Amino acid sequence: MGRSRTGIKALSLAVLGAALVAGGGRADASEEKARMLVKPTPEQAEWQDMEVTAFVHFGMNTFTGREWGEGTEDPKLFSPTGLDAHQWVRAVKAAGAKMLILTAKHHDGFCLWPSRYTEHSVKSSPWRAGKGDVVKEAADACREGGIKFGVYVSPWDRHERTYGSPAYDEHFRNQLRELLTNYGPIAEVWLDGACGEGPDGKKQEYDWGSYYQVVRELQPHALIAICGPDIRWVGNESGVAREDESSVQPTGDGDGYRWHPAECDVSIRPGWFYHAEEDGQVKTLDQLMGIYYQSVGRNAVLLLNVPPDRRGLIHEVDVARLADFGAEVERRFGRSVAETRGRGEVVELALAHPRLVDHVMVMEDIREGERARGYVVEGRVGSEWRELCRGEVIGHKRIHRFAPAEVSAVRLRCPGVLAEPIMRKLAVYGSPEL
Ligand code: FUL
Repeated sequence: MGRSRTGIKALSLAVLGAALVAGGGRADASEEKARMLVKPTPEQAEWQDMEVTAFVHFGMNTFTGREWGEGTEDPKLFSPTGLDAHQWVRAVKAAGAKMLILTAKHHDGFCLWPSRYTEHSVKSSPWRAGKGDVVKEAADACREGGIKFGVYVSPWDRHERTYGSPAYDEHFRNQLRELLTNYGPIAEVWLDGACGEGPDGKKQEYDWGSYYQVVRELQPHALIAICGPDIRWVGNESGVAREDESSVQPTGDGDGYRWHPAECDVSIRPGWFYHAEEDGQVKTLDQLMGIYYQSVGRNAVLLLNVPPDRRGLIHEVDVARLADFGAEVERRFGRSVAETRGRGEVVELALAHPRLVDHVMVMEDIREGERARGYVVEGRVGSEWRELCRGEVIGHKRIHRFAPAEVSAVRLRCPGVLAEPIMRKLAVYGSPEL
């Protein structure tokens, strides 16, 4: 859909490639290595540890059956009959999600909280007699459920009259201030880059820098995602990261690198919002597992969308699928056959007895940066070392699946490094069916 998110990724692989030290010896190569050894902020590292997070698209579109509203919808249409944010939290926790991000305002401008700055919100709806606040209910349910809470706020607003003028920037900052002061800690602020026309046919030039300032001032621990400096959109909505998804990205102004990790947003259904006619198209467990391998297993964070229905509940089909997904991840990766940690260009893991394995998991201690560039994992089969898998970037986590092999030891070799690699985990798994 017509979005314009900042994407600098295409460049990055080429730059990384050029920066790799083929034979060593070039003075600028070691400088380049040092420049690439950037590190995450503590919040970015903690974010990466969440691995699975949940998106909740809910709002006016839920009641009109649309994906993008016009901004002219009657607030009276917003009337969930049994909204229960605790049910959302239970459902996403069963999938292993450690954070829930709610669409506080989508492109239609309808606010799920009673903003002082517009009448186009829950306060003009019949829901809870105009006294309701979905953002508060969701934030409280997350806190009680022990998961983090984040907000999606669309700068594109098809309702607000000031949209398309500098006055809108202040309007948007005011709304951010409300969201960032009234609901406790906000872990992630998801700024969508979609920018279309407002009610007067004008487009807005977003004053991003001033939005970031508001976030930094009011929620210094919040990460600003997508059109923001802290988290990068992976570039598609299929939940698929690149094979070698580095969190180290060129700054874009030609001046070195920054830590900019990838987030994979994908919906469990064809649409982002709930549509009853899609009840039969909830992604299968196999599809969700495929997404897991290609997002979490490729050094990215998965942001899986589950849209509540017109009751304000996550539909039974989705609830069951989320539980199956969480259980399957646990079944495959809850217990390793063997694992270790270690430093250096070779990390070895000996097994007590030869065992049939079909997965390798490797994790760097990213607090010290992404140090490995190029790695291979070998298994000792009989008396010889046989390659099981290889890659370029490890980062927080890589998961490889391969044809079952009976191994008595496993070793990770990192022939290309930016600095001494620090492995938080080298583990092998055998699928339960093996
Ligand atoms: C996009 C929006 O246009 C979609 O409606 C959805 O919210 C997706 C996550 O981001 O830019």
